[in-house]
Parts: sequence; C-alpha cells; structure tokens
Amino acid sequence: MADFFNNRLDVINERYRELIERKNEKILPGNGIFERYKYPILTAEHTPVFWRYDMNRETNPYFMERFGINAVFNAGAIKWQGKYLIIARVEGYDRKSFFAIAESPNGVDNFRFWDYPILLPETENLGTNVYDIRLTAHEDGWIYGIFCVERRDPSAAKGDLSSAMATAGIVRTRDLKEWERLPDLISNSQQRNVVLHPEFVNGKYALYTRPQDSFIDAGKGGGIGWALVDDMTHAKVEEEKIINYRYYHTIKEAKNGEGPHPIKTPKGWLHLAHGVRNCAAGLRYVLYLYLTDLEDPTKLIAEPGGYFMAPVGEERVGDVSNVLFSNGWIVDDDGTVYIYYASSDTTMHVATSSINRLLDYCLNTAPDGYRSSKSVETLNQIIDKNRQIKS
Ligand code: M1P
Repeated sequence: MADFFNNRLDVINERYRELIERKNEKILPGNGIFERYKYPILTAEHTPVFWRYDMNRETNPYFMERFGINAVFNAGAIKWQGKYLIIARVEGYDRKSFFAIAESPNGVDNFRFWDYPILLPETENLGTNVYDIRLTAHEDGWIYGIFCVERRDPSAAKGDLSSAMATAGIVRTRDLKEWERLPDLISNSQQRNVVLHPEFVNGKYALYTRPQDSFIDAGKGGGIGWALVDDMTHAKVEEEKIINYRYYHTIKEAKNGEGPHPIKTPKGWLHLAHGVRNCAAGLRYVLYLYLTDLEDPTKLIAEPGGYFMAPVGEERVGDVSNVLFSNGWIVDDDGTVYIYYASSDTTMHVATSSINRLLDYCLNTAPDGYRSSKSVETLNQIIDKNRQIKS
C-alpha cells in the first residue's frame, strides 16, 4: 500500500509542478487590439495538491482526493508589492465558492495560490455562497472588495429550493490578509456586479451597480447603474441612475454588468463590462469596452459597437458554456494592461494590451448603428478609404 500511495503522490506532485512552472505564450498575430495566451492561467488543477488530498499515508492509503475543486474563475485582480495578484472564485464539488489569492511574478504565468483561501468574516445574516469579487484600492487608503452574496429567497415556497437573492457584500483590507467585513449594501433591488470607483466623486464614494428584478433576470431593470454613497461602513443606494443601457439586438440586450473598476486614462475612464444576449443555445456572455468622461464618470464618451472579446475554441465549453466574464484587470506603469477573464464559469485566462491600444479601439471603432444597413455603411466607409490608398 505504501508504494501505491507514493506512486500516486509522486505522479500528482510532478503534474502539479509542470503545470505551475509552464511558461505561457502569446498567440500572434491576434487582432491588434489585444493578445490572448496559449494556456489558461488557473484551472482547478492549479489549486495546491495539499488542498485536495490528505497527504498522510495512514489516513489516506489510496491517496484519494478529499476535497474536490470543480472550477477556478471570475477573479478580481490587483498589483501588490510588485506581484500580480488575482483573487479567484474557487468552486468546490459541493458548488460552494470562496475566494483564494494566487500570485504571479509576471502576470501571465507561474500563478501560485497562497497556502490558505480567504475565510471571510460573516454578517449576522449568513450567506450561502459568495462570488465575483471586485477589488478597488480606493484613494481613502483602504482596499475594498465587493462581491455577490447569495442567500435562499426567504419568500420562496416550501418546495422551491432554487429561488435565491443576490446582495452586494463588502470587505476591506490594508494588507490582503486581514479582512474587515462591512454591512452588505442596502438597495431596493437585488444587486450583482457592484463595483467601487477608485476616487471620491463630489466627496462621496461612487458605486457601479446593476439593479435586477430577480436573481437571474434584469427584467425591467438592468443596465449599469451609478450611485453615490456617503459611508462605505453603512453603504446604501439612495439614488441610482443608469449610465450604460441595454439595447435591442445588441450584445447586451438581456443584461450587462460592470467588470473591474475603470482605469483612469488621459482620455477618460476606461471601462470593461460584460454583455449578455439570449439565443437558442442559452445565454451568451461577451466582454465590451466603453469610455466615460474624466470629470463626470457617468457621461459616456465612446462605446465601440459589438463585443471586444467573445468565447473562442476551448473557451466556449465549460460548466456554463458560451460565457466570457471579467472582474479583474491590472495596468502597469508602462501602460501594459493585463485583462483577466474567465471562460464558461470554469477556467481563468489572461489577455494583454496597452492603454494606448484600448483607447484607440474605443475612439476609432464605430458605435453600434442598431440596424444592418448602418453596419454596411460603416464597412463601406472602411473599404472606400482603403481603396484610396495607392499601392
Ligand atoms: O454564468 C454566467 C455568469 O452569471 C452571472 O452573471 P450576471 O449576474 O451578469 O448574469 C454570475 O453568476 C457570474 O458569476 C457568472 O459567471
């Protein structure tokens, strides 16, 4: 039995080492806007062997898994003490998700989880599930994390074991190790995809919100909202205005949601968001960009038509297929942007670009014309311009 144990231990440790040390490669030539990478940066197999296995020969003679990890996805991100950190949504076989930090020296490979996942402090109203944290290093000096807390709908009928309520949970930290739990966001509607803007606006904290009529459907609500809040220790949405709407026959007709907090650039606040439409295969989630005014972050300056990134190849298949979702990106001092995105609620990936390229994309890509004929007009303008170039 000792050999059986040791053989499995050696093979599994070796596979894990190979995975963690594997170098990533840019996929070229790409589309010029961003580059994808050959390998995912985090999968369930990237979680430490000592999380999944009891490493004691006496108590685990078959060296079998004792804690199954199903998926690693929808990660927040922050650059911290020179390292690229992502706070992933790690989901066990039991469907519960929790947060765990993984760090990389270069942002594209060699991500390693810290030894322990984050044990979030709770509020009196205990949550069933937590996910999709957005991190904001706010100018007040705290790093805030806002995430979705899911609880069973207290008004659900007795046999209805599916109806749920989504609320925004809030934590803050100064060192990413000690986390202080603040009261959940108070709002008239359910909320998911709530994100803290990094600067004060008119002396207040500013939140991107996503009012929704039910747990899944935006219903009559939806759109990316904006609310000013006096105090993050008692955050309450008093007035909410929509700053990025849904439209018929677009990539975000069913719903949309802010991704990570926007990046401040010389030409405006650069936003990454997800848009959702319905089709015969179910909901399709893609990513899009938009730009808002530096002085008034609620004022739209530019929004390219269509998607910025959509699931391709292996990204298209997973627990919830046909989904790209992002709640984390990092910008370096040289303007490089690391876009951390998850595919199909299963796996984490990175794409890279630069502030200059993303601004060029936002400012020089035609907006959605909402009709086929407008798309053809845009295309014809490009063709006409190119035909005038003398070869
Ligand atoms: O399954 C796709 C995504 O669905 C939800 O996102 P949204 O609220 O915008 O529909 C979230 O559960 C998200 O975690 C998930 O990736």
